[in-house]
Amino acid sequence: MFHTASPEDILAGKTTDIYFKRTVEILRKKGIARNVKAEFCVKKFPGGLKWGVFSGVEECVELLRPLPVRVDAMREGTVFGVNEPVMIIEGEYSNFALYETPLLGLICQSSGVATRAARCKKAAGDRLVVSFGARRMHPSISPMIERNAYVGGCDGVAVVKSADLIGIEPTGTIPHALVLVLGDVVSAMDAFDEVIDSSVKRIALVDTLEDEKAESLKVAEALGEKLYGVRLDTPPSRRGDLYQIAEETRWELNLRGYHHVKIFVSGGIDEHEIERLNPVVDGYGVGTAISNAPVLDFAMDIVEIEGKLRAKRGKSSGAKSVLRCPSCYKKMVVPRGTTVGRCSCGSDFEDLLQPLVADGDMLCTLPTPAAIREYVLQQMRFYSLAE
Ligand code: PCP
Repeated sequence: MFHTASPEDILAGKTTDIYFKRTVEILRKKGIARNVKAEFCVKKFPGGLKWGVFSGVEECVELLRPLPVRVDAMREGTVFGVNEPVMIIEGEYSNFALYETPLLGLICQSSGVATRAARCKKAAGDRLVVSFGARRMHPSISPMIERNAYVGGCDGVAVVKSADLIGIEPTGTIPHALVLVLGDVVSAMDAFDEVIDSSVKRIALVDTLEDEKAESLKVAEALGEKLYGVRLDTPPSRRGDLYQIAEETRWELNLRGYHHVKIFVSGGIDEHEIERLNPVVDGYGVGTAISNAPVLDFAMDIVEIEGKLRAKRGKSSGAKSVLRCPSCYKKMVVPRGTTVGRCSCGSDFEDLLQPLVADGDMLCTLPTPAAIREYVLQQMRFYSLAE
């Protein structure tokens, strides 16, 4: 029905590039079996970024677990840098060669989305950031997109299925359509208040027919204390400077005692716009910037064959460890198994690459989306948007 691969297709290796299928055919035909170690790294981040959030591990486990391989990986949500291996697969090459394409697809897109979400949440601080971007992507991947937006740092997601997958309530306001169909924003919010469970925050969209200030005051007068906030999604043709529109709206609301009414904005929002608008905005609906975030260009490269150091040009050979000090986040990449002394701050380094699966057995308990999100937010204390 839809032009997408089914889980069965992916597990069967049907989403592989043909040259991997032919490589396996050649190796099998010629009876060549080589035990290799292959690692996954990013050589360069998009847009000059210096760090990324590693995501997509849970789905990789679905692909790797049935295979006769051993996998070590960074915990999902780990912030990593260029040339730091996030995952190492060890096994007979032809047993997992078919899965390079889907494995890369899983982590390249997931990590791209999680990284942009982390940057938006870092920019917003305690202000709300909600993923509004499923409509920009094929619906079959909405849950994946929004799960990574959430683990990357978003406080909420808009799509019903995504919220189910994450185990949270979906977040939303009202669409322009409700205001148009019911005639005006007050009628729309009155109907919302009448029909929708009172546990759902009442946030009115205030740019459909009149000026944002005017619609905000009308709906504040109508709902009073029940109005949680207003959303400004001002069309580009009328947008001018959203900062000033939000500032004016704030002034008029406060002047009339509606200090409790929060101001949300959406439409063309990214981490830079968030940093600019923070003084006058309480929350953000971020769509395209997160859901269509640039992928992180991971590559899988063989670094050892039959225990011998072997890698292509441009790639350092040998399996590696990524050591990080849990206190000051100092990091170093060393040959795997190298022992180093204590960090200069006194703490012992930890190897970020931990056992994940081996020959069908899970070697760790996978964290929940909420736990991954918490881990990302913790690490964000050590990273800035500028770097
Ligand atoms: C869009 C909708 C999305 C916003 C914009 C995402 O507005 O509200 O949440 O925008 P972005 O991709 O630029 O970040 P409309 O489609 O105008 O509004 P609605 O469906 O809410 O009526």
